[in-house]
Amino acid sequence: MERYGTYGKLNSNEFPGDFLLGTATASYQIEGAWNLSGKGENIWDRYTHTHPELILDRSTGDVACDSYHKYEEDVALMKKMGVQFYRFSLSWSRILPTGFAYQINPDGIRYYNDLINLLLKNDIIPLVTLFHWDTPQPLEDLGGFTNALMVEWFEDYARVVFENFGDRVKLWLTFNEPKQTCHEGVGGDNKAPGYESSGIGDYLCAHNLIKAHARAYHLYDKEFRPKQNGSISITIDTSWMEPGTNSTADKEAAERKIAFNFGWYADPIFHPNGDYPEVMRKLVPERSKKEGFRRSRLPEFTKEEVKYIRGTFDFLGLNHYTTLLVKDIPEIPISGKPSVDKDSRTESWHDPSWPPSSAGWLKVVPWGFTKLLVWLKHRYGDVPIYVTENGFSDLGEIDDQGRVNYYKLYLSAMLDAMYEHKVNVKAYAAWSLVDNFEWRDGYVNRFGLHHVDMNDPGRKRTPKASAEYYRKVIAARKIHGID
Ligand code: GBH
Repeated sequence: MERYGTYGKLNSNEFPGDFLLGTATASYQIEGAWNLSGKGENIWDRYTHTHPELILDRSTGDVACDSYHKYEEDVALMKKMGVQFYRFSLSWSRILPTGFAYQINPDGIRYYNDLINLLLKNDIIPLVTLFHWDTPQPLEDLGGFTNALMVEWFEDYARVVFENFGDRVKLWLTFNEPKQTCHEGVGGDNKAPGYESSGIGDYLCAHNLIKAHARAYHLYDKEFRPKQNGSISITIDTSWMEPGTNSTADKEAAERKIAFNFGWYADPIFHPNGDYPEVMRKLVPERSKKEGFRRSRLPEFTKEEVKYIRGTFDFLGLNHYTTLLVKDIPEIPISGKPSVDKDSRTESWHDPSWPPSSAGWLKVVPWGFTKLLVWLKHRYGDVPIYVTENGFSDLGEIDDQGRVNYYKLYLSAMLDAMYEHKVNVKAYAAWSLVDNFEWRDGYVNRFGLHHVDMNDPGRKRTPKASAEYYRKVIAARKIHGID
């Protein structure tokens, strides 16, 4: 019998009766139709159009998988695999072309109504993300999430969404991976808008985004839940952070890294005490002072805000792909620009023995998934966890055995967490239904269960071996011995 990682054999348990198996996408990555039928410009339209050199193959999401026109085919692919739910995101600019709620685009509403209705007709539950990184450009021109009024503009958008779709959509996510919007998009330039303001702008962005999430939650809870009866939360991503050595310093560094990477966004919402992780509230003011700032670069929540934000979830949305090793950096000299990495005093890398994917950041480390799920239970209690993304990248092979292997090992690692450690995982979405626009990686690194021919104007979809594998898993409701 083949052995798998440190956790032994493939887990042979069945997925519990109420466990949901699904797949996921996001608007900018698949829809295309970037300027059709009344859609407004968003920050990814602007980023790819003005800086083609930042995208690996100089591509854009202008047409992408053309799912705006081909959603019926997408639903048919899902029906064939037998998925129970589909996680997709709404394009804010397609619904509100200016970002503001005074002009609603009827074609945008119609498109999502058609998609939702077709899913329901096919017994596929819609799980809808309101925001997957595509801020309307007119709002970005006013500072995007660094502008505190974004909290109100997001609330207005959320109201339009709940009013139009909440009679049929019962599972909601406010934001996908705030770290990418704030730390990579505002703090760095690896995502739009690329302000490169780490240690200042990213803290400000996260502060407003977390408040925007809480606003949307309370809006739903008070005004829509009584009639619509759904659930709402946020999806946050993290790698598992494994100490690089057994030293106490490296163990603490790994904890610190996960606090700065995940706790930053999760603690205010999911931790029983609310607010940012203690280690951030200690280290950021300390370093800010040494740097000569007159106040901490980490904004503070008032007591009322802590209370308002704490508990604004019905489940925990988690995106997870890989693992990092972490070591302590005892002292970082005070010089140059501030940054979150300097604040966290850690360094991370991959073990060279971990199997690769086509993307440098993604190594195959299934036991890290188990450890992360157990850590989440210890830190946040017995909250129901929805794994809203997990997947593997290659260069687009149809016989994608690397991806089949990844899903087998990661699903097994998740079942280990559920059966051996009693972690309350309720749902799992494979990223992604189709090959799509992988942000800075363009169409080079591909995550799809279905291949998409980007040279074909018809964007022909072809099932990969992984689509057939996932179909079997869903049918058998277990992974052991199905191939
Ligand atoms: C998710 O992010 C996204 O939600 C989804 O849209 C995306 O398509 C999917 O994963 C696959 O990437 O290049 O070393 O600077 C995953 C988290 C965080 C992974 C940023 C890539 C860049 C690392 N991502 N990271 S690096």
